[in-house]
Amino acid sequence: MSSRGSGSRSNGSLPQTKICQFKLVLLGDMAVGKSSLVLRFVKGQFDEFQETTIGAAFLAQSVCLDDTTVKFEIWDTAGQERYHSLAPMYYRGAQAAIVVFDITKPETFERAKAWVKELQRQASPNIVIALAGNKADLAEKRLVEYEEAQTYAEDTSLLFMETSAKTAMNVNELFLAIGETPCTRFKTFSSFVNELIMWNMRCPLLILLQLSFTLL
Ligand SMILES: Nc1nc2c(ncn2[C@@H]2O[C@H](COP(=O)(O)OP(=O)(O)OP(=O)(O)O)[C@@H](O)[C@H]2O)c(=O)[nH]1
Ligand SMILES: [Mg+2]
Repeated sequence: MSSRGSGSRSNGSLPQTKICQFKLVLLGDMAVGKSSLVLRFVKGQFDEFQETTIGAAFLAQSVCLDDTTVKFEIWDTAGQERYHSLAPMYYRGAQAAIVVFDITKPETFERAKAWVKELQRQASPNIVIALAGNKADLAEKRLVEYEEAQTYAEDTSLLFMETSAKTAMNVNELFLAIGETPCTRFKTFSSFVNELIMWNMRCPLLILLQLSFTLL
């Protein structure tokens, strides 16, 4: 994740905007709706005949959250098994991942669990993982119970939401919830650094001490 202030000048009436940029990867079995969720979030659209992804697709989206512009760099991976070996290229270095399953297909929930295990073993240890039970609009064909997925998510410390790329249910909410965590971490870190700088400015003696330690 990279983050920076938009400028060092503070113009009394204008609030300073911070930028928090982070890499997000979508994983999950084929046809669960990964590309459709991204299309809904980035363009507000849905396509009944969404084509299968080849390799991976990249999309970016910026959203304002309080005083921060959150820039999502989204890698939408292909769910077909033959692309599995490419996945580490996309989740390595990612600050967040959305693992998607289709609530009408229990085998996709099992596949999602395998992705979560792989992420927990091989991705960055601080990665924020969300589980999305997609196609919630097909509730009459549901074969994965909400409670079952929620319990699994709680046990595994994942964010969990049921979504529908078709009706837009919980799509923005999911992306914003997952964006908030890395950006909150950044805010906590940057306010700590700011505090340190302010403290140093108030205590020039401390700077002299730090300098002499560095030189020694
Ligand atoms: N009813 C319903 N259909 C959906 C939803 N999301 C996606 N679909 C449909 O499911 C099919 C697969 O969607 P994709 O977005 O291509 O799925 P994917 O996970 O990206 O698939 P791969 O790229 O092959 O891995 C398409 O026909 C979509 O229109 C949803 O929320 N509800
Ligand atoms: Mg796709």
